[in-house]
Amino acid sequence: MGRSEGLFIKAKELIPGGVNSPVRACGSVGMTPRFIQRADKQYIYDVEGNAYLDFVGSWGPMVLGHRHPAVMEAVEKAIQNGLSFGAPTEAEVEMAQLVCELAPSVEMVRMVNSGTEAVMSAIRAARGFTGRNKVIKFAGCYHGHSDAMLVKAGSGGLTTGVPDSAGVPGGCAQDTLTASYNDLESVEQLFQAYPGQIAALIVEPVAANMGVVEPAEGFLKGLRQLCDQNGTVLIFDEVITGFRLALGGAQERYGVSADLTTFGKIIGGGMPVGAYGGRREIMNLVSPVGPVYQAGTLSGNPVAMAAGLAQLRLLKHHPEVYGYLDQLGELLRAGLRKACEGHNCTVTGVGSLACLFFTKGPVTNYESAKSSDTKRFAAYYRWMLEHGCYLAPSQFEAIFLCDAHTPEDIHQMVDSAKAFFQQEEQG
Ligand code: KE4
Repeated sequence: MGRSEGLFIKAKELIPGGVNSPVRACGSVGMTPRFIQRADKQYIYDVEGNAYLDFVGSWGPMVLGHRHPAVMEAVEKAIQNGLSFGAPTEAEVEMAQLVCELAPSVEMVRMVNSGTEAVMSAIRAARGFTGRNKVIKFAGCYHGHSDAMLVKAGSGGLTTGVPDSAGVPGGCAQDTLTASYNDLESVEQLFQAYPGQIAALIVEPVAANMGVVEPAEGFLKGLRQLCDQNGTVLIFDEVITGFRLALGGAQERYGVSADLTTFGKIIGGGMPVGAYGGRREIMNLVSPVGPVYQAGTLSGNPVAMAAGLAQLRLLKHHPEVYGYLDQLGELLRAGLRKACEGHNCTVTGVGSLACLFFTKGPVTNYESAKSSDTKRFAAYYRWMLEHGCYLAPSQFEAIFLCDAHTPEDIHQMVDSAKAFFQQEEQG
């Protein structure tokens, strides 16, 4: 028995599913997860010392690769002063200043400790600002595990939501409405069905939790117009896309501004950081200034701020990273498209995000994403791992590229994928 197998047996006695976040359990790919010892640049190493090209990057934070010297140095310096004070620090002011500079629609920002917290807080602020209760989200988009976001569409498309998890009260779910991604009409119908009742519409500007699904031409602009027409707060959940698709995130890339934006992952440089921010008139309602309560013991933690600041400053002073990530992404998508040609697959993505769907496509929303053959994906996942490529263990996640990846790494991944399809064809 390998060390990962032994650790997993022990872990399952002590931690639900043996993991601290469900997707890590590799349930949908039918194998024991690799327990990871360390990571460096574009590589990740399991407890048996096996090296893999890392195409997960801790689910997005490691956009500059693991153990970037400037980030590590900033953390090592910060810990000399202590780990946490529970009091305001200069680093938090510097972080707020930098986020507001890099994300033009953000006039004020509050640090929290995860993307979930950022989303939960942004929705509360939008409800406090509008005095309304209902929220629109999109099927297939994931915004963390706060109750209001663990909701799926009720029986009819226009009905109120029903819980998508045990423990979520129906009373909470009823205020969450579900629309279909890239379908503006499904949004218009909800606004017509609930006039003056919708506090916020939250969307992943590029969906990356149903695999990667790009916004159709005019989709984001259409959401902006509908929210303006209805006095609804437009929330862009940029936990994945923020500081990844451009320095100004998806809002810069697609030229559509949100009223509130949520951040996570990259903003923390690998440490637990989330943030939400946007229009001053909304953020000024947040405690202690206004009546919308939100708090956190470790929010703005100085060590986490040091890691996040170091990473964001590197991205700000080296904007050429984005051109490089775009090139790597295009190289990967072109290579995968060639490798899977004739094998009933489709490849999607933008910038440093990509996805290989085991369905013919096109994949434009959750319905089409769900038509993927997850058994084929599981076989592909196991093959790629055996060939040194560490992917997200689910069809409905993204491939995350980072600045430490090289064209040779992309060729290695594409060649491994090509070999998978060849052996699959040979049965
Ligand atoms: P966290 O609470 O996990 O920091 O962020 C929640 C979240 C919010 N919004 C978006 C768009 C997200 O993608 C996420 C979390 N992403 C997943 C990966 N698909 C995290 C991986 C996991 O759950 O372990």
